[in-house]
Amino acid sequence: MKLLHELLGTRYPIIQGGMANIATGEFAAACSNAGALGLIGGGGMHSGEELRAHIRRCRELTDKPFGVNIMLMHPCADEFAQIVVEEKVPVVTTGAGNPGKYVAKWKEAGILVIPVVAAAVLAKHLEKTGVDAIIAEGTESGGHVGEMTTMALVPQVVDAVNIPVIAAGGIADGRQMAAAFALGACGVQIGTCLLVADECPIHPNYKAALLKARDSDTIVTGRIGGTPVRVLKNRMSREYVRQEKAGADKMELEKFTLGSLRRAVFDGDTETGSLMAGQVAGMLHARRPVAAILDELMTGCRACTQALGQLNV
Ligand code: TUI
Repeated sequence: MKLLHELLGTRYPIIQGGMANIATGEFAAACSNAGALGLIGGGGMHSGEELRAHIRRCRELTDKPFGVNIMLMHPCADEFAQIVVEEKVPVVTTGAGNPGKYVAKWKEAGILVIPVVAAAVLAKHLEKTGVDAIIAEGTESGGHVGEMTTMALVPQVVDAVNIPVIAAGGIADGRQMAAAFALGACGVQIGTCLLVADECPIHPNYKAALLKARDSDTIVTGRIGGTPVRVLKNRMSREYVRQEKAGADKMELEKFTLGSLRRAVFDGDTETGSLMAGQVAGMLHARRPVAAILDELMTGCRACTQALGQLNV
């Protein structure tokens, strides 16, 4: 099987998730320099020009491959789709929707196109449009999530398509990375475990909340309303889910979340901010450089696959 780093030209078979408002050009460059594929998250940007500036900044800081994540629910998605062509971005990932209408344009521009899916049916459809690989993201992830777990989703996507599949959701150490390979993935995408990286530009209060979190400290808001988002439990997210269960209307609930991710990331408001995080938040114990996080993942993964090779079942 061809591994992800062979497809991307990176040192490691690891993609850094393109986290909205967090994955700046500088952070993506730090991840690319440390051996992963760094991604700039378009999700929190306000204009095409803002995205263009981050792409140019990333290029200044790294000569390694990098990419852009386009959040398809974003009102500027069409504009972002054009900017990545103009800027000759090597890799584009997409999230929170079906990128079908852009695929031909991106392929003509020579871009590697890797959509995120939360179910096999969209993966099968996108394979026909000519995408290069698929990221299968389980509901363990932080942020916008689907219903299926990584354990159930990844092998079903692997069986549904004939292109490489990358596992995402619930991966923060070498054991989980090795498990992703066991499920048939060619690599992994990680997000939550990079939030405590020294280079990650989130507010120190957000990092402190992650370091304090235990395994069951995340909650999904908006499951009923149709935009499920996994965040750390706090006053805002608990109250959101309480009102949602009590039948509050969608517009009322919108008021709660408006700007809440930015409040968490920039202001460090851990009470009413939306601290997006995956279920692996409980595994984070220290702030470290990105390079240390990636190196430990790789070392742990190698140890795990070796141990499994000696397992006589
Ligand atoms: O996109 C993500 N994670 C995100 S985006 C984001 S920004 C945001 N902010 C506030 C509210 C909502 C979002 C934060 N986290 N991950 C990729 C992902 N894509 N997860 C699930 C999906 C997905 C879901 C349905 C992909 C495709 C899909 O298809 C539906 C269809 O149209 O067929």
